[in-house]
Amino acid sequence: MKDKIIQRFLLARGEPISGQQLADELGISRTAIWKHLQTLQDEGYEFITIKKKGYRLVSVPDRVDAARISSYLNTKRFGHTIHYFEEVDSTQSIAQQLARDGAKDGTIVIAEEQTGGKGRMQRPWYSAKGKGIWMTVIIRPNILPHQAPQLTLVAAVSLVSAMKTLYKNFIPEIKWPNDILINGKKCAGILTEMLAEMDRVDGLLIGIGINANHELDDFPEDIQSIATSIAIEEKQKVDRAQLVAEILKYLEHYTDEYVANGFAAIKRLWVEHSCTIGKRIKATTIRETVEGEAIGITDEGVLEILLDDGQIKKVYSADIEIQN
Ligand code: BTX
Repeated sequence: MKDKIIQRFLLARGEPISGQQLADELGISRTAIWKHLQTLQDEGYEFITIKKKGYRLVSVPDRVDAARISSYLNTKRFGHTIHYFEEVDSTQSIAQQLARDGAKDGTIVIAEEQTGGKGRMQRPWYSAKGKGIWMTVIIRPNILPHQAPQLTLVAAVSLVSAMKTLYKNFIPEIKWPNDILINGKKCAGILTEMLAEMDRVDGLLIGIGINANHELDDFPEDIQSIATSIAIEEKQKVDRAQLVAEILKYLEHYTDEYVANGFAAIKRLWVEHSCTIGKRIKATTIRETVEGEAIGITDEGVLEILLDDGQIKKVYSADIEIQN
């Protein structure tokens, strides 16, 4: 109920709403409305009372809770169920349990802080409190297990599309397979995990970590030279809830397009935003390290590298270093 009240105020965009009107719309007493407003004030929302008109919402806490995200949301399914936490170990582990328990396509888990955020191969993902977007989207596309890595590329295209819609002072680029860079520095990462049986995908956990409002010293020292945030590059603070809603809009759209028409439909957009293709790279897989020119990705999203001896190497999963 509290979420519904705040959502109603957010949708009113600064216009006052009377206690009676709220009580009628929500089917509860005016006293109950008043009690919810007290609780909301304790949580950091600020209201002023305007004589004969009611309450006006004048400031909101900087949070990515369900009410704030929903006030921007414009999707058919994604983000319609939001599990919001102040602090978690990792949104991936919570999402995994929810997915096992049957969570619907497009359910999200989002937190202000992760104490055990993770990247690929159990590497740490630093997730400072209140600064970023630390979110997992549970999706249930009808695909085969070997197609799962392509969803990382679909998510990358969704992230850059959302950023390009909202911000004008920088151009985000995709570094294959799962990083978003701004001016050569890492601003976001994607971790795709799969719940599957032998021949069937039960669900995918699309983990999205975005440095939104970090200043440089919000990052641990060891990554200060490789990391950046949207606020640093845009030179302005970011409305994180708005960015979440924009990402969900593109992610739903491109996932649906991918399921209907295959990766080829997304590939053009991916290549357009890539900073990998045409560059000399060093790729480290679990088996070997190879060097050469990244010449493209296949219709399956596999990276093709032209080695110095003229062979073309297909790489399914690797860490890459761009050399020029
Ligand atoms: P990755 O393996 O490509 O990147 C991990 C590496 O990135 C680390 O070894 C470190 O060098 C660097 N790094 C760590 N934290 C940051 C940061 N905040 N900004 C820039 N560089 C950093 C990338 O894996 C995938 C990350 C997914 C994170 C999301 S957050 C929501 C979800 N929950 C969770 O635990 N993980 C995902």
